[in-house]
Amino acid sequence: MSLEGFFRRIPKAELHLHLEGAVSASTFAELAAQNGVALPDGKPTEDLYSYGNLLDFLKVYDLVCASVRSADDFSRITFEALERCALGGARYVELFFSPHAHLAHGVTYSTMLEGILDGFRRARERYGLVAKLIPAHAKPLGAEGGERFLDMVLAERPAEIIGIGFDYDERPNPPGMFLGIVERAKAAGLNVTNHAGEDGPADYVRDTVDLLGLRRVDHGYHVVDDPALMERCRELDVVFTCCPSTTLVTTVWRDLASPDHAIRRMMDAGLNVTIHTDDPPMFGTTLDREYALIAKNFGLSPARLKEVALAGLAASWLDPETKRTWM
Ligand code: ES4
Ligand code: ZN
Repeated sequence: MSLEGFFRRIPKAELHLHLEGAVSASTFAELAAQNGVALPDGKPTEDLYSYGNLLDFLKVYDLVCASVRSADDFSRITFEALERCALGGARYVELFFSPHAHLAHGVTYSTMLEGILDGFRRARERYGLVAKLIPAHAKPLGAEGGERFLDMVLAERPAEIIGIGFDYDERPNPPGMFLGIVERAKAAGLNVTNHAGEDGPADYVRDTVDLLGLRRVDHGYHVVDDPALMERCRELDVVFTCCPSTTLVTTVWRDLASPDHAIRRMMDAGLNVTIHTDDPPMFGTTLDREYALIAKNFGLSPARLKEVALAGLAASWLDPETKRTWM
């Protein structure tokens, strides 16, 4: 079997994938034209998928969000995202989406759910792929906005919704702002994860673990700046959903071949690192490619890569019974 075939065939869990970041440049172009969304300077969408940092990226991400309007649009982008996961060897997907970015254009939460769940159904029929959904709160909308976000999520709650996340611009919005929302979500039986330590400091990873009490951190790279925190995260078996290609755009670690790269150091230190794509077409990647990247750059053996894939399934929010049958 080719090396590429091997990476594709390891059964993987995709736990860090944003629906709207999983829209191909060609689908983005079609939806923008169909829904009358003007693109900057009339540029081809391929040219827009290039950024220098997290904030640059989020501007383009917001344009993609603005281009998705009807339930059919949501079904289409969901099916296309999951199809790419299935072809890259994912067996299970936990998918973030960004409700506020669509509410801003008059799309109702019900319309979003209707389309996304239709995409889930089609991907399951076609590829046998199981997917769950994680509405994500955009941190810049603050704690007040977060309470309203959670009200909305709790008011319409199909079984596919297994938790909530927090994303968007990290640094001005420390984790502690969202303590009340996290506690209310947990009390309502939702899982919770938080984007932290991507371009924010190690303190935000600590607050996510110790203040919010979470055991899953999206990215988390700046944990490497604090050896005591690293040890604590190892002891607590905190899961870090890492995205190698994203780091080359949104972090200070822009060389995967460097022994200083945060993901490599996290793995070397025995942290529970799982590997995912974040926004695959927007960062020019796929799930099997992310595995190939760490294999090549970190010198990981096939056996170690299988362990990483198993760690992803183990870290998922699947119920323990289903998890056992899959591992
Ligand atoms: C995101 Cl903070 C962040 N990183 C990557 N993709 C995103 N989508 C929304 N927020
Ligand atoms: Zn993300």
